[in-house]
Amino acid sequence: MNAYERARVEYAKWGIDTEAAMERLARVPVSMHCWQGDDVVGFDAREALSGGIQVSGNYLGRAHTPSELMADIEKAFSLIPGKKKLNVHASYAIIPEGETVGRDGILPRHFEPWLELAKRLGVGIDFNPTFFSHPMVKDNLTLSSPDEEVRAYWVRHGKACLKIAEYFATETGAPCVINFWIPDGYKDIPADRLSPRARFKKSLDEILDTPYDKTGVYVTLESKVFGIGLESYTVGSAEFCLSYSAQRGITPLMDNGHYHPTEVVSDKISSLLLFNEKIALHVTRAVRWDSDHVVIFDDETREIAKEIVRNGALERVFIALDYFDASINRVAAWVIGMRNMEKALLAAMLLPNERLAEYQQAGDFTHVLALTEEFKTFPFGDVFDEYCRRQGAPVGADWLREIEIYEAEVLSKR
Ligand code: RNT
Ligand code: ZN
Repeated sequence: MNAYERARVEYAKWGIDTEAAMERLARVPVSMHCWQGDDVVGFDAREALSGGIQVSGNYLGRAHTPSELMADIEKAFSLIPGKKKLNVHASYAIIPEGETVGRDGILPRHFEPWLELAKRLGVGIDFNPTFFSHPMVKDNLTLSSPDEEVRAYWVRHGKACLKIAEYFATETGAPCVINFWIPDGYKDIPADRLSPRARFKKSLDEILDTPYDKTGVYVTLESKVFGIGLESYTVGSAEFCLSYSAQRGITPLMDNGHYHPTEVVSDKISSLLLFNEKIALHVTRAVRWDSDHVVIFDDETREIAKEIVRNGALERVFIALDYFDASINRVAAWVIGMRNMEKALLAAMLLPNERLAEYQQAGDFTHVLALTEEFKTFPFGDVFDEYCRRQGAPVGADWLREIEIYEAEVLSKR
């Protein structure tokens, strides 16, 4: 018996079907964010990153062009098991030389190369309007700006992006999740907290009043607690975004870097599942603050995965990653985070979830704790290795060798 066979038997003793788990996992899409590959720079404005988010590090090999970024994404995809999606920001529009178009005028054709890439990779695309790193962001404000010219500009951007999301959904045949996040906020204590939020609400209403294909396009709204330089007030707070999503019938998005440090998204998922048909996540790793470190196989990532699996919500939760680390090989950063998300989902499927819930129901927390701890050292890694093998992805740390070669042959020559 090989290691996987032994693991299969071990799990089977607890009524856990490793084969079914692997098959199930292979159908769960995880959306990989294009912006890890170029430090969130994009192609359209080439402005310094703004919006209260920050990338640190200067590792060699940052992608500077669409073809470089796409090559890096393809490399990363080849090293990640499971079903993937591409997550693209509007700032990654590919505008032909000589053509000038603002963010309020972007069209589906500016994203045709992204569609071609997605088709080649056989994946769907998710999309994001980009309300940052742009000269029309004035005083850190976009959709909540009191300057009507600024606000209207960004409303037009939102509408243009809905059309692009529709194009992606139609052309790929996969649903397109379009996520709205604005950086709007204030460094210091505002005198009026209501008006900016009222303007944000009005702007979103104007954008969403545009008819769009609600079967192919899922609009999500991401909340936040603070940004760098915007510490005192965030227009799109948790309460705003949850309430707006509920009232408007769109999907709330939780980024696990966007809460106070002792709050955890894993505990919020079940509540949102009770009141929303779908929910969306940005899985990230916050180290002391919203630092956007690479996702690791840590307790919170695992707990998030458990909540999705245990609540039977694999089809109701849009899972996307969101982090940006320029201090390590950027392609490796993608691979590490994506493999860890896959691992966390598989690990959650390989727990005696029903049995644990029964113990809880019966008030037997001794068994809940004891079994949870025992399962931490079950031969989970052997199943993950087998999953990688079957998915045609490198097993164990073998993928790292490929990164070394890619770094030597491609990235170091940029
Ligand atoms: C910022 C939000 C947002 C961005 C991306 C680039 O705090 O998390 O999701 O990271 O849109
Ligand atoms: Zn996010």
